[in-house]
Amino acid sequence: MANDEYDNDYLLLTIVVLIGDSGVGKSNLLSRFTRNEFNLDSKSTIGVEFATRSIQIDSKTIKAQIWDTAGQERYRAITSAYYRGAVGALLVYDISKSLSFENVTRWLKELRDHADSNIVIMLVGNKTDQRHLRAVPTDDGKNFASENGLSFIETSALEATNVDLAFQNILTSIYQIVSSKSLAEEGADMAAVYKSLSKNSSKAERKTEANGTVERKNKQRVLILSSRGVTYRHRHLLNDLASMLPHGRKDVKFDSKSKLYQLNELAELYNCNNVLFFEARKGKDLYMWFSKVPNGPTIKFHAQNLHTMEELHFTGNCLKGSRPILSFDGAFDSEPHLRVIKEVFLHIFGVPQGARKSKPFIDHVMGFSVADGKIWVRNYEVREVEKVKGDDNNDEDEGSGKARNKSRVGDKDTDVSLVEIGPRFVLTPIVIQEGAFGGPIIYENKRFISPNQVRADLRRAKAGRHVARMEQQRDTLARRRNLGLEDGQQKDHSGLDTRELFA
Ligand SMILES: Nc1nc2c(ncn2[C@@H]2O[C@H](COP(=O)(O)OP(=O)(O)OP(=O)(O)O)[C@@H](O)[C@H]2O)c(=O)[nH]1
Ligand SMILES: [Mg+2]
Repeated sequence: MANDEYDNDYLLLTIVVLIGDSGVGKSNLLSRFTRNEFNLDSKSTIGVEFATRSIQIDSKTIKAQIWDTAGQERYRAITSAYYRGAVGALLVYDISKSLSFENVTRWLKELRDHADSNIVIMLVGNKTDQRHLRAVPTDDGKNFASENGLSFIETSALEATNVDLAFQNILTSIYQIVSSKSLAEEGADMAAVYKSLSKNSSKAERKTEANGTVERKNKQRVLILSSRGVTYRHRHLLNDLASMLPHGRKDVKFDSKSKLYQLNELAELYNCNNVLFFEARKGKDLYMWFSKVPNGPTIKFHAQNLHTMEELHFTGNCLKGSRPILSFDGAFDSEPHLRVIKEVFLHIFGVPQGARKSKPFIDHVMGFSVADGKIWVRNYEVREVEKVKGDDNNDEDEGSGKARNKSRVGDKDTDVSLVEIGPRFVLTPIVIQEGAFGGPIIYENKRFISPNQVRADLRRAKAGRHVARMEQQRDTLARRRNLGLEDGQQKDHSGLDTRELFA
């Protein structure tokens, strides 16, 4: 029961691009689908515009984010950059303009060059209302589509024919592809994401070796920000993490909760390739998003049991801007989704050597362990206490003695211990998306129950107890009435009352 409701309220975000020559009616198809509007003299699109609409497939809500690109040649460089994140494309031509149909070949090549190879493409012949001006016979479109493995439909944004159907068809086929993936394939997907992620970091290392010099290679930068409505505790945790990540950049609160894809642009603006986003819901629940921009993946966690550095009166401290040792539980290598999570954590929490504002010291350990399907995050200071030694200094040469002492730091003459300094929190993975705040879902935690659901169940259980108690009271009352022992009557004087009889 819990899972059904949860399934319904999470979003399967699907990105579909609209491409084709200028003036074929892309923007109008979109406005017809999302707002049921048509504009006879609409302006040519500049760059890229977005609109969304959710549709229901198999009792799941599919949220389609549609990117309407400009058909004009001069925007080609900008628009092609948007193909990459898309899982579907509507390639539109105008049935009354044969040139727009001839250009379909070129558009298809653009897609093959820039988009994901698995993209689902649908050929759309628009403006079927222009019957007298038809220049491209339906069969030509159909044949071209079947030759190239595309699906095909003819539409009219003006008369609203087949517009919904076109979008629905492409979204359904995307959904079918995504949902038909078996677990093994999901694992393979995850492995591919993991591979591309780790490839990036190993490439960075190789460069260092070739040059021989220690140049800054690990170029991770993290954009850290929260949504509106975070509590003080969330804010403190955010500040703690920001102070621990000198390669991070904190930004002001982000206004929207539905348009998370805008974070991609924001990250690019600040030259960051990672995003750590705190999303507060209902003023109490905290979701943490870890995302690699611009190519994904994105991981959404539910964060619980937050303890900030100040709150627990943790006694230790570590240098601001120092680098951590990241320690991962062996379980991280046991499941594909955990491997992806580990890799993303390495990018976000691993302070790159020589990062701006970072110090060259390593004085704390961040521990990540897996228990109960959750990830427990702790932060410890590395505390070195020099042993007070009496008999070891027998050497006459004091100078060399000192040198030796120094060289033995962390070996025999110092006690190394770990002292927890916070922050500490627990993360439950919810979903992993392949893209950056978008794209197909490659992992979904079936055991996760949203905190709303938990609260509703609790309330219902409590209400259940109350209802049971009320029913019991009513029963008692009814029984008493049957015995003629109604509250009111009892108080009346009766000649047969024992108190009267034996007074
Ligand atoms: N008759 C008819 N006209 C349409 C239809 N769809 C769009 N138009 C008209 O075609 C013109 C161009 O439409 P747009 O939707 O702006 O074209 P576009 O493909 O977005 O063009 P760019 O943004 O320049 O790439 C407008 O004047 C629309 O009114 C249709 O189905 N039938
Ligand atoms: Mg347009």
